[in-house]
Amino acid sequence: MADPGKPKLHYFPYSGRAEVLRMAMQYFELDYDEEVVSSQAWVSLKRSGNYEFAHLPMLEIQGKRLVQTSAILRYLCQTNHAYSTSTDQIAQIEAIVELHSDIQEQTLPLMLQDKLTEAKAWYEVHMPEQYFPMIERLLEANGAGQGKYFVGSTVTMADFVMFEFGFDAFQRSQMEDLGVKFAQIAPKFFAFLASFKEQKQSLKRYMSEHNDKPV
Ligand SMILES: N[C@@H](CCC(=O)N[C@@H](CS)C(=O)NCC(=O)O)C(=O)O
Repeated sequence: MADPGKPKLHYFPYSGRAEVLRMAMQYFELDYDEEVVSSQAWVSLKRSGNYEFAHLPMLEIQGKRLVQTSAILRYLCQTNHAYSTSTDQIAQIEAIVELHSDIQEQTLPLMLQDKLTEAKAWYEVHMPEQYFPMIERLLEANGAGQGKYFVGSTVTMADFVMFEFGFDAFQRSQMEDLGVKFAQIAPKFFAFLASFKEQKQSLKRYMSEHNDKPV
């Protein structure tokens, strides 16, 4: 029987927006269940009133039903010592989260519709010229992180969004041809991706088991 004390992640049967939450929970070694919602079941669930903004993902945790991906991730990070109390660091973490949203706004609709060729074309145009130079600069500028963290000297929410982004866009089996091409253009970012995965066995194991999960 399901343990009522365990967090339960409700989402569709693919990576999508929930993947960053799964990765964070793996990193934090949080034992959680998943409620996999089919698109047919969602038609009536959406109208049930049990999902605050009629969207998924939703995370049931400690008697709460959290919604909105960033808000859920922020909650997980704040409750697992992966945020910050410094206003300067919080501003930097949130700026990086927004930078990721700017990219995701363009690419997630393509990925969710399985338009991988179009998504790859978008990355080819925009990453080398526009975004990789920024990302490389962020890692370079955060000396305290030694290339392992985007903000400060310990893991934060910024690392989770950038790690999940890097995996989703350039390392999952359907996308790794792009990763091979981009590794030379953004060496600091690819070194960050490699070292982050190595930090936790639980995350590494999860990633190796879900490398070719539907996008
Ligand atoms: N801003 C929300 C957007 C959530 C969202 O658009 N979820 C999609 C799946 S990725 C969904 O629930 N689609 C079904 C629907 O809107 O009925 C978040 O980040 O959680």
